[in-house]
Amino acid sequence: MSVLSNERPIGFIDSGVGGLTVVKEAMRQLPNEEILYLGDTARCPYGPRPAEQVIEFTWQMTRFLLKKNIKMLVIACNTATAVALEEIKKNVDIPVIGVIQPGSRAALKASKTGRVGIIGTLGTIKSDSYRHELHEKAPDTYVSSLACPKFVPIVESNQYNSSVAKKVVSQTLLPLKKEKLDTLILGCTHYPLLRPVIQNAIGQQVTLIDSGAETVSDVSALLDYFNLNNYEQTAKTKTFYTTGSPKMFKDIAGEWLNITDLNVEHIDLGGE
Ligand code: I24
Ligand code: DGL
Repeated sequence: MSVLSNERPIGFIDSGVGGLTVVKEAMRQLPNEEILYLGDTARCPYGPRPAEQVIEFTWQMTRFLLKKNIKMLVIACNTATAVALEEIKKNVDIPVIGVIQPGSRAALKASKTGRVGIIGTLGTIKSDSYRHELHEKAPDTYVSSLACPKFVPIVESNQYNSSVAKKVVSQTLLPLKKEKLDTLILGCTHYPLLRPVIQNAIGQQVTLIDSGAETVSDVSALLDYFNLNNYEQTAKTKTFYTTGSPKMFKDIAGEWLNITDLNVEHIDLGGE
């Protein structure tokens, strides 16, 4: 395989397994692309961590995948995108895409009233990255953002379908209900799993935007733009790296992606 060939993989990085919501969409939209995924499960969640630390961890993941000769990097984690995207984009020489720009653009396209909400982790909301992105493109947008630190633990404890989820989600979203939003951005990898519960709590009149799914549409457009598509129609390998337990990663990813024989490797990122 030549160094510049279009057959090189696309790299995906995330704080853990949540970015698999983006990978699932990538496998659907871009079946001929080879995928490398790195989930920093050992240090997940990133949501409550200080920005400096998330930037450092994101750089470690980026360096690891750059050594694997990826042709494009997708920062599939909202928290990492919020604090590290600009810096990483400036310093690497392959196209880098995060989840915030595509999600924001999709929200502006969908909104009729210009009243847009964002929910995400503490780190994502604190960074105000979504607000900046929305206002850069459409300064008159009314933006209301809310951190939902209880949502990731609900998904990770397998309760995303439960009555606890319904109660916590409707209570948490109460302040947003008063805002008369017509569009709400799911600004976290885990929230698509809570989508029915969130939709029910916020009301059917609100359009939910899945940032991850929007991102894959942008990845596809970027591959076209840079002439980087892989047109070789053969079964593509997917390799998954985790800083945590490969068995646990394999169980979750296997179930989520419907793949029985997943290629999962443990790696260490720390002292690089
Ligand atoms: N979903 C997520 N994280 C988990 C989980 C889950 N456990 C059950 N389900 N655990 O994220 C995180 C901590 N683990 C990670 C692996 O290494 C050890 C520590 C959401 C996943 C989104 C793709 C529920 C669950 C599942 C399978 C598929 C989907 C899902 F078991 F939500
Ligand atoms: N992947 C993170 C995000 O999208 C959620 C999990 C975490 O806090 O690390 O913001």
